Amino acid sequence: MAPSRMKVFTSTLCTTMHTPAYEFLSGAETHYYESPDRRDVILKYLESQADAFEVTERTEDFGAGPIERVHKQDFIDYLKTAYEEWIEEGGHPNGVLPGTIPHYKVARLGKLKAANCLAKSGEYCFDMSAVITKDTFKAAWNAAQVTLTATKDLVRAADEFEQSVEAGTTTRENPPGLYALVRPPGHHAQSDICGGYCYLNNLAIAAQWLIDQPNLKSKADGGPKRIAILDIDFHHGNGTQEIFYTVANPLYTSLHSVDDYPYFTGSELEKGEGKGLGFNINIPLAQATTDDDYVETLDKLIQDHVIPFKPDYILVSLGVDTYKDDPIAGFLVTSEGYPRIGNSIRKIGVPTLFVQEGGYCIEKLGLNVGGILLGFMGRTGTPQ
Ligand code: Q9C
Ligand code: ZN
Repeated sequence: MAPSRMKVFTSTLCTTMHTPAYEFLSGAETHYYESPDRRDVILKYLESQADAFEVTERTEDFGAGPIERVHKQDFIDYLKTAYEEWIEEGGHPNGVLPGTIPHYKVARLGKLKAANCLAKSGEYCFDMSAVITKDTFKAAWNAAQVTLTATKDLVRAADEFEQSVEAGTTTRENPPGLYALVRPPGHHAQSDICGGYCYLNNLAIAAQWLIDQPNLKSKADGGPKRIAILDIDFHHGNGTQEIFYTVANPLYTSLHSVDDYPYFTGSELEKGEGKGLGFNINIPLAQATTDDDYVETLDKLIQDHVIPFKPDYILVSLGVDTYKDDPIAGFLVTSEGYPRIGNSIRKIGVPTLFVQEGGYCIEKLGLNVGGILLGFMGRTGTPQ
């Protein structure tokens, strides 16, 4: 049987429309690292491996419903109208950039009511990396729709997989994988605050949509489908953590750098609350973490937490800013490490959707993302 190709979902509607002019890194003005070239180089690499990947621009419109399940209405309305209001109030055409953020030592929260866009820009954003340009909202909206389109196809692929396993034409060791090549990314976006290059939390929207489908039942307990999130971006996914902090499904797990951005979340002591207690697993890793340490920790996380959860689907926040030459990060993962990471995820044996998050070393971005996906598909050998 010819090995099947992995489906890649993408759209220029989300990937090219959002182009902030600059950002600040340690006080210096630089180009915007989360740029449209990221999508171009990933796509170019995947298209060069045509026997392994099948790219589709087909995107379904799921409307506002799935987005409103995760994000608060006032925040969605803000993102939609912010640029226009900003310009009306005399803001710079480069886009909305907060100047005053309601720091907890200053703000009398509750009494605060943001009266104009200058104030709202701080109320709804936690750092200076999430500039809102003219088409940012459209891009973020379309990124969520592309991710949902891929998620619907994950359901189809998983059903097909079950039938093939029963028919004996495949085994559990070959789970289907799909990839949503989207930007802007999502995992720093909380229910009502953007930041960290993120506006709408694509992966969280997908997870909630799966849980909400009334006809999709968990194999383990007959309830809603069980979703395990593996966040392998270098940075902690504070947004996904916050959105699901008080629920037992999905399970959120993250490997990320200690003492790095976003600085004020990501401790192993953050374990979830209420019904969610025990379903938020943070594993901070030292700066300069290597391939061997990373893969060993990932395998242990999978054995101790992901497999016992009995997930029906895995959603991966796929960041490759763990790469040794990433310009804004500090791990030492190499291009040989990524297929090993993909292979560790494959061994869980569960249908998996990869959703693009960070990764800023443009020269190796395609190779590194492709390495994870090829490793997941069980394709061995050093990717070129
Ligand atoms: N010294 C994602 O990877 N600035 N977001 C960090 C580091 C913002 C990262 C400064 C980084 C956001 C999706
Ligand atoms: Zn990141």
